[in-house]
Amino acid sequence: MSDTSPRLPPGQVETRKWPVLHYGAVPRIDRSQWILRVWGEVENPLEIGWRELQHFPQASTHCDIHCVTQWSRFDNTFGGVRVSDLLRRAVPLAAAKYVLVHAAPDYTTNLPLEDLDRPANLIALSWNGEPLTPEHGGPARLLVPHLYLWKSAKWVTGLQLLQEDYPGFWEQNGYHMLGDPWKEQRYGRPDPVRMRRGPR
Ligand SMILES: Nc1nc2c(c(=O)[nH]1)N[C@H]1C(S)=C(S)[C@@H](COP(=O)(O)O)O[C@H]1N2
Ligand SMILES: [Mo]
Repeated sequence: MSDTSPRLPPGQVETRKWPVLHYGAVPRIDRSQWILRVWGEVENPLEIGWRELQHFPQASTHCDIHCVTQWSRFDNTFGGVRVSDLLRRAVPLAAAKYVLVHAAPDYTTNLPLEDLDRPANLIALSWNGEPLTPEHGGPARLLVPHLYLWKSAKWVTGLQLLQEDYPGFWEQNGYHMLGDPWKEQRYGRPDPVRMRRGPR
């Protein structure tokens, strides 16, 4: 019996090349300066350097990626470190329910902690066997393949665990707070009161 479930989410078109999309200029990030922070609602805040990151178990994720601008790219293999391994070391507090992801240059994006803490999600360092190019977020980007790709922050610098959801860059500009491609959650409307209060 063949699997009849569709592979292309609604409203998407398959592309064979990998488009480059971001806001601002491509930052050049030296591996010796690279740091990933995990802070907020955690027992054990982390500051992980490049060398230390290599000591985590290396994992890989084979996935399709879906951009809200309607392209999808099938069969990507990303290599890197599982986000869940980092979270386990940081020990989220019971109050932690959401995450604001921080990235260079001045980029943020938000998602529920349960959507970040999934085995397929990586701090991705490679794509199809090659180091991630700077254009695609190298040396390290977040990969959250079950959500639209704007949640997969390139040049990721930190994970801030929060009690309440707080809209990131595109979310403040009208993109959806979750962004599930299978539900076509392209646009949404963040709570303006929470936005005024800031992340907490
Ligand atoms: N730091 C950063 N990450 C980012 C963005 C950005 O502007 N800055 N854009 C997002 C958006 S909107 C998309 S569609 C994907 C594109 O990733 P790609 O260029 O590797 O295809 O990166 C996401 N990550
Ligand atoms: Mo995007």
